[in-house]
Amino acid sequence: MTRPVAERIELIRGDITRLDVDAIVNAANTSLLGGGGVDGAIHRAAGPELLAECRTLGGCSTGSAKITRGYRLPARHVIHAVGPVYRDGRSGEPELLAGCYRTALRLAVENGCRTIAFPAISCGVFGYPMAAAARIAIGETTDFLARHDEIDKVIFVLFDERGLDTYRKVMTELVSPPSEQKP
Ligand code: AR6
Repeated sequence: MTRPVAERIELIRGDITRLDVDAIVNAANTSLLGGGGVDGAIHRAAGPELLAECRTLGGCSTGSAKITRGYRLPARHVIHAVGPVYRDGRSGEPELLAGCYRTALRLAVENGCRTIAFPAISCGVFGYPMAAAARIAIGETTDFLARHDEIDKVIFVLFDERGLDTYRKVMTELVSPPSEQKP
């Protein structure tokens, strides 16, 4: 029997490039040709073959994702997702960010990936507020996991303690609400 969704989601603090999972997700830009932040770290760790494969992909639209091999990374694949630049939260950003999570999870299933790790897409250079982004990340993931038992584990990797704390609070809100709520 499939394990409950809450047990298939893990939150950790760390460097996503170190994870030995089937796929790590990159917070890329539409060129797919590298950049700073987690994108730079992934390209450095994967080696030049990753950029060479990315060059063949013809970029990627915002809110979507494309998959490559992982090369020198412990992860077998990299799913390059392009999050929105945050403006005011009313310019289509929530739907575009949700699209990144949905597309990445769909690509994972299509490529036989059972374990997948996400960074906080759009929460660095692109300026998305962490709590709002975490609600989308965890909300989309729980919906997807409820419908897809092909995925064993989704790991959200936060770079600092504050990010981890925000994700923990959102997990409690959305996935495992306290069971002893008084009326
Ligand atoms: N492991 C896990 N998380 C990380 C790591 C890491 N090694 N490094 C940074 N983070 P960002 P974005 C966190 O800026 O906002 C690039 O130039 C970081 O603390 O990497 O989607 C791309 O090419 C933050 O919480 O991605 C694009 O042009 C989160 O990852 C643009 O930045 C995302 O921060 C994308 O901006």
